[in-house]
Order: sequence, then C-alpha cells, then structure tokens
Amino acid sequence: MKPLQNKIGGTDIGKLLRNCPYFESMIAAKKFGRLRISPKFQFSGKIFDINSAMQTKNITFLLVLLTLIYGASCASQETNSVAHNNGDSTHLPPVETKSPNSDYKPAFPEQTRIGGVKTTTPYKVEKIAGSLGAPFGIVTMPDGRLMVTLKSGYMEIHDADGKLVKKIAGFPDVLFEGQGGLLDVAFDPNFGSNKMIYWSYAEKYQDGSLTAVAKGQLNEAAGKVENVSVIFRATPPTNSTLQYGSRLQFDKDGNLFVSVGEKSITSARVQAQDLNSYLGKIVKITTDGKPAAGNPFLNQAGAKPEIFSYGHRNPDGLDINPETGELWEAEFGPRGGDEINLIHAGKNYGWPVITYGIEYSGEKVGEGIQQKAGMEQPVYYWDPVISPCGICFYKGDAIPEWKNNLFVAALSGKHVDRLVIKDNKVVGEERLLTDKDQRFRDVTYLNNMLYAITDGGDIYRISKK
Ligand SMILES: [Ca+2]
Repeated sequence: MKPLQNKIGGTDIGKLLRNCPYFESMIAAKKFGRLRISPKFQFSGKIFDINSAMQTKNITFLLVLLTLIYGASCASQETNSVAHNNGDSTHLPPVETKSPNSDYKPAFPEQTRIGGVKTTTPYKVEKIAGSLGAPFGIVTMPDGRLMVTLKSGYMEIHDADGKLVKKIAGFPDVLFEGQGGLLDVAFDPNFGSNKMIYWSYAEKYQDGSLTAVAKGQLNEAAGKVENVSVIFRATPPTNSTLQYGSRLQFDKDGNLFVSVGEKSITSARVQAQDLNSYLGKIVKITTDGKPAAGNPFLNQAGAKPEIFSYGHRNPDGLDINPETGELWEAEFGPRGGDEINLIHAGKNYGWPVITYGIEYSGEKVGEGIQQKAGMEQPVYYWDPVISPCGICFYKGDAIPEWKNNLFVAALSGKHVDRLVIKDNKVVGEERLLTDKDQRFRDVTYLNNMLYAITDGGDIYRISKK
C-alpha cells in the first residue's frame, strides 16, 4: 500500500485533524506530513492506528476518515467563495485604511473598523439640484416632497425630482455665524391638517447665543411661516458660535427629540455632564416645549426635566430605527472618536469623561479613558474622523441589502457612509459617493430612495437602477 499523502484533494489532512472537533490527535501534527511515526487517533472514545488500519483494511475507520476529509474540503470551498465574491459580505477589508490617532482599543470587536461591504443591487446617483446656498438639513415632508433648510435663515420646498417649488421665509432672526444659523426642521405628526412645523436655530440670546426651537404654521401659498413662537431654549447662552447641534426628530408618541451641542469651548464642555444645563444633551419635549411625559429626570432635584440623555459632544444626526423604534444618534468626536449611539432614556454617553478621540492639540482628553462604569459605549466609532452629520435609516425594499441600514452624511469624510446593522451592532460598512468629492451635510429617505445634500448646496438622489 502506498504511503498516505499529507494532502488529499487539496485538503491538508494535518490541518483537518487539528481542527476536527471529533478527533483528538495523538500525534504531533508537524510530523504527520512525513508519516514517520505511526499516527493514532482517538475517535468516539476508541483509539485508531492509521497504519494498522491500512494494513488490516479497517474499512469503517477509513470511511469515517474519508467522509471527514470530504466534508472539510467542501467547507473550505464555501469559505473561499464567500471571501472572494464581491457581494454584500463582511469579508472585505475595512473601508478605513488610514492610521488611527491613538492606540485606544475598542470595547468590543464590532465597535470600529468593521469589515467592508459592497452594494450589489445596481443603483444610480443623480445630481438633481445645485448651489442652493449653505444648507443644514434635507427633510422628507409628509406629502413626499423635500424641505431644505438654509443656514442663512430660510427654507425651500423641492419636489422629489429636485425642482424648487417654493421659498419659505418669515422665520425669527438667526445667528448665521460660525456653525450657527437656521438648522433643522420637523413636521408635526398632524401636519396634514395643522400645517405646524418645528425648527431649530442659533439664536442671539442675552450676551451670547444658544440653540433654540420654534414652531409655526406653514403657509406655502404665501411662502412663509405664521403664528411663530419659540418653544425651547438650550440655556445657558455662551460666546461660542460652534457646535449648536442640532437635529429634530418626532417619536411615535408625538414628542420631539432635540439634540444640543456643547459649543466646543472648555467652560461649556464640562456642562455635558451637568444635568442642570442643556448643553451636550438630547432633550425630549412636547409640541409646546414642555418636558415629555416619562422623561427620566422629571422628579430629580437640580436636573432639567426636558433632558432625555446626556454626555454628548456635538450630536448632529438623529433618526428612529424602523425595526426597533429606538432613537439612533451621530455625534462629532474630537480628533478621532466620532460616534454612533443608541439613545436610551437617562443614560450618560460619556463626553468629556470617556472618548475614543484626543484633543486637536494631540493631548489626551481628560484622563484619556475610553470606558467607565455608568457610561454608555458608542455602537460604533471612527478614528480618524469622518465628521458624521445627518443620518437616516433606509426603510424601503428596492435595494434589498439596504433595508434598515443606517446612512450617515460625512463632512470631512466626503462620502455617504452605509452601516449594516444587526442586533444593534454594526456588521458592515461601505462608503458611497466618494467620487463626488463633496462634504455631505444631511441625508434623508423618501420612497425607496436616498437624498443627500452637500455643503455646497447640491442635492444627490440615490435610487435603484
Ligand atoms: Ca460618547
């Protein structure tokens, strides 16, 4: 009988046996290739000697061995086909290839630099409007059109093909300076009948400025909002015109989430941890600006009752996950440490105590820690940053692999990021529209399509081809 080869049909027998859960190899695998010893295996409690099995033609043992080799060979081929196809697979390398700013380690493997994915359904990207000004938001209207907010202080209604329908004015003065201006807009759950809209903006207030929320009735024919009132002010005002937030998002109960930044100055930064300040918070209010029922700090002395979550830096993206009904958030980190968070009532998201980023100067932030008991970990983080701004979930079926994926408009990253979410973890990442070389400010979902707007005021529509 010929000596056994160490490979049969391309399968390394030594490797197979090392990996096989049913065998406990009683030989040194490295010697197995040359078969200088008499290899013995324990299988189901019995000891088999491979050479004597060959000599005595122990058919049962040889059949078991060949079956295992064949099975391993098939499994190996399956692994290869996944690794080599170009599909929606997490076996592609991570999309980020640049070095991180620090050697901080993630709290769990899926928290950063997840494997890449690639959309396989053919899709097309169209630029459907251009040079609108300096936008902050592109928001789907209940009637299937789009409302674009312009930071200088007005809005525009565009149809689903990008055509300007109406310019809307009549808003209270905004502080159009730094990162301030007219920011986001949201539509009342009963907009069809009451025409109420809500918007956030940077407001001059006392000797500084703050993030404010107002509401009013949209009179489209007249091109203006009417019966305007301010319903919320994120005090205290500061002398910074940076990092106001802010996104608005209605929940299923008709209450409004408002994200508020911490203004990017040292004196305000620490207030993200202070429940008696609105800076660095997500608040939840009624349409009259009152604390929403069930808010976590309603009965806590010294805490603002509108606060829903705290410890945020500059949260500029909010959307509700259509699968779970929970609020998801995107937040600018410092140098490194941009975050995606799953927002739960009363939770502390850590800034500026924990972060995966460092100061712009290169110093560590605070004690330079990334994890702490009582503080929430981001679902995902980027280092280096991509500057995640507006976000939306893809709620349609036209591009099947996109269903319930989270899309993130990236400013410095100059792309629209696609995150595949499974069980509240990111399991794949793809960068879209990288060839446009544009800072993406916001992205919204409408009728199986995505609409993304750039800092230059261009609207891109992404749809199935
Ligand atoms: Ca955080």
